[in-house]
Amino acid sequence: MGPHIFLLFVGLTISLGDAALQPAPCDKSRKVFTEGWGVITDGPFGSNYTQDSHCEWLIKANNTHKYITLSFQSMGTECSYDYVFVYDGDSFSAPLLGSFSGKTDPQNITASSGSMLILLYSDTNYVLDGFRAEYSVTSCPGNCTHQSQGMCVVNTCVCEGDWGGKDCARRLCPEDCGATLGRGSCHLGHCRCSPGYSGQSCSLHRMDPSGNR
Ligand SMILES: [Ca+2]
Repeated sequence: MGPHIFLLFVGLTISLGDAALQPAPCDKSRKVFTEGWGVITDGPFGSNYTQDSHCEWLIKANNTHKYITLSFQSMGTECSYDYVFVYDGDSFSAPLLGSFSGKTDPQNITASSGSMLILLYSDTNYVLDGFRAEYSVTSCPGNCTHQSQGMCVVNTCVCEGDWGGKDCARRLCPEDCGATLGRGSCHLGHCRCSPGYSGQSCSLHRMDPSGNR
């Protein structure tokens, strides 16, 4: 085999390999996911979704006490015309967790019903490259933030230290309430601010206009 033929062969192998890894474009279909983790995307990376799309993805946990968290890696739809809708349930009558459009990655979204339904809707003109998101099924919301900030006990997070919230992702006393600067102190998971200071972490002072912009 001459060097040119060999190079051609290698090139072909690589492009075929890529094609095999790429998911097929969604086309008015519903895909059902029952694994504990997966990737949801409207189609191959770098290719646009189609006009007049209506694509559905249903994620089903193996019981209704589980949590499903969706984490976007990329997002690109025609702003205010093409949308990704996320529902906490297995139908469009379930509570809507969010509707997203444009080019900003949405924050993580968690469904608590044991199912999550995702819809990509596009109108009849102008398309972009769509979205890619990973989901994971956990016994507790957000896996108690990777289990480093809390423990999952019977589908409920028991938070550690001054972490709080359903998924232990929130600091109860952010910046320790500025205790070392005399701005405030932490009491039972809330900042108690010194006179003149206010805000969640007692970072605002009535004489300082910078926090009021
Ligand atoms: Ca469009």
